[in-house]
Amino acid sequence: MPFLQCGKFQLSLARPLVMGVVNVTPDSFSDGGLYSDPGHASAHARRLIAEGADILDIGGESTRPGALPVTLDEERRRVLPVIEALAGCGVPVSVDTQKPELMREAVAAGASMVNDVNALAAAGALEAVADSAAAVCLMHKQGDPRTMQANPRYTDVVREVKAFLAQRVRAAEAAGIARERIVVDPGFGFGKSLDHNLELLRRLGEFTGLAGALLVALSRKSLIGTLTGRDTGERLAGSIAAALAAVGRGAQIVRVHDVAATRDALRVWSALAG
Ligand code: HH2
Repeated sequence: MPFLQCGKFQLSLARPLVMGVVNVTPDSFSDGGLYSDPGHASAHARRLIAEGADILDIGGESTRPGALPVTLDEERRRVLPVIEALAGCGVPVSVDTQKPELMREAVAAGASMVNDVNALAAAGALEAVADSAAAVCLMHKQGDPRTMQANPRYTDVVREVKAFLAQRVRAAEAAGIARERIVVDPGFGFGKSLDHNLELLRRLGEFTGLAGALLVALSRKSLIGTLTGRDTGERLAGSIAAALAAVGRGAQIVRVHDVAATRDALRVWSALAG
């Protein structure tokens, strides 16, 4: 039976896993400011566990289009108290960061996964994960958040994103990170037009088998807004449709803001999928 090794946790991939998002930021696109205080963020994380989250993803830097980078000190101040507060919470805690120093500190504070939208490309990032037992999520993006949605271009988006992820998986394995610790993610909305996103979702099945697991994050994203005409707070139905479309095409982990509703939808889907 396939599994994901996340520090001391071994997560079965026999059914789709739900990763609950906890943004400890003032400016995230969908929930910015709601949980920017570590106390509120930890309470929100515990609520997501009660709702059925299999993994928690704690982030201290928004990567929405137009977002500005934050300093290491500020990001540290935001996420480390939350990770410490969640020690022993019973589910693996992931840190959503691009900074190798913070990857190491988060793992020391109890994180068992690193979620890097920069696919461990920063100097020292591969080593930071290789020196730990943590799982890692390698994501594709084109450009950086400040400018990435200006004019994304591909000849064949699926082929290019896939080639990039395969190359990052090879780099991670060469650094000593075992395949069952590696997750890949096409990076919806990160330097992709609506057509690029739809093409990636339609052909998501081509990404299975690249690594230990396939993760997809579509929750509340702008493609849902474009397709439905809804603001970020009103994108639940669209996000659930997208999550089901993704697991139907082979996604094994869905990164979502609305855990309880997604879990319910997946229960029904799983019963039918056998
Ligand atoms: N998207 C966001 C953040 N982290 N990680 C992965 N692996 N894949 C994604 O698509 C992804 C991600 C952006 O969403 P959110 O965290 O809700 O917003 P913000 O970046 O504004 O905090």
